[in-house]
Amino acid sequence: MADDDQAVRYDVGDHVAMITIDRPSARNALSTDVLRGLCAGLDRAEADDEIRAVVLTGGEKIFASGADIRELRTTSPAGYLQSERLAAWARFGRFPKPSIAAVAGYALGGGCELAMSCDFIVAADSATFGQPEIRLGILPGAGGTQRWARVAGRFRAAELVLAARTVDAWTAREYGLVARVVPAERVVAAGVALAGEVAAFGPVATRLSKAAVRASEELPLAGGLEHERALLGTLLSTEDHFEGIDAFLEKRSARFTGR
Ligand code: CO8
Repeated sequence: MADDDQAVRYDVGDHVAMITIDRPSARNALSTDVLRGLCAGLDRAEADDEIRAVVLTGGEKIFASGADIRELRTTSPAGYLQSERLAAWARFGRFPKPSIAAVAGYALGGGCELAMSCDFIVAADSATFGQPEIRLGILPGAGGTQRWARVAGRFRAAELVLAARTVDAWTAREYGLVARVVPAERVVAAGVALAGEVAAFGPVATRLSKAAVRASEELPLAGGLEHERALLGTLLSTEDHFEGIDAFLEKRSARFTGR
């Protein structure tokens, strides 16, 4: 589709990359082209040592309306299992730098799952989260059933997934999904500000901290604690660790280099 040519934008600020879905005619539906654009943005942000955090957004009106329903109509089960779409979702899960979703308006279906693939969600007061897949005779396929149950509990997840209930920004915050709620016109700026806060810390420490927190989704407690200790052991020998200590003792701001 012609409007997909520019459907994902990539902008760079001070140690922060912003990846913006811009496909308003389809309410930022996640077509294969959009997923491809998101992957390209993440590849670029990962490869650039200057980038220490990423903001993922759809701007100040809508985050994403989910999978592209027109594409879905022609997707067979076999095609789905082998599709570029699945590879894209795996890519989102593997992105190693801190990521912040700045969500305004609807984050539905795959759009909600995309926000949940990030490390923080900053929501506009206009945000609406939901998993309406059941209306299309399917279920969430990019983590929605599992992540909602872990974040909000099985019974709230059932309401979202089985009854297609949506939740507003404050309810999502009460559920533990959303870090903060801000006016819609400030949501992108708030995401960038939070990314800037994270980017000010040592990039190796933030990367391993992300890995440690993410491991809690996969590992039982004993294994997670072991993993945490191993990552801490790695950080104890970094230059940034000594810089952080020296900066504290010398009462100055630390200058982290990622070494
Ligand atoms: N996909 C494709 N087109 C869409 C989508 C979408 N998800 N959402 C909206 N559009 C299109 C509409 O068809 C319409 O196009 P047109 O102007 O050509 O008629 C245009 O965007 C505007 O849509 P609306 O008039 O409906 O806009 P509103 O502002 O009134 O409403 C909503 C916005 C609430 C977002 C509404 O459009 C909506 O409910 N969209 C569908 C939401 C949805 O059901 N999402 C879940 C999709 S399924 C999924 O994400 C998981 C799939 C996992 C399996 C993957 C297998 C491959």
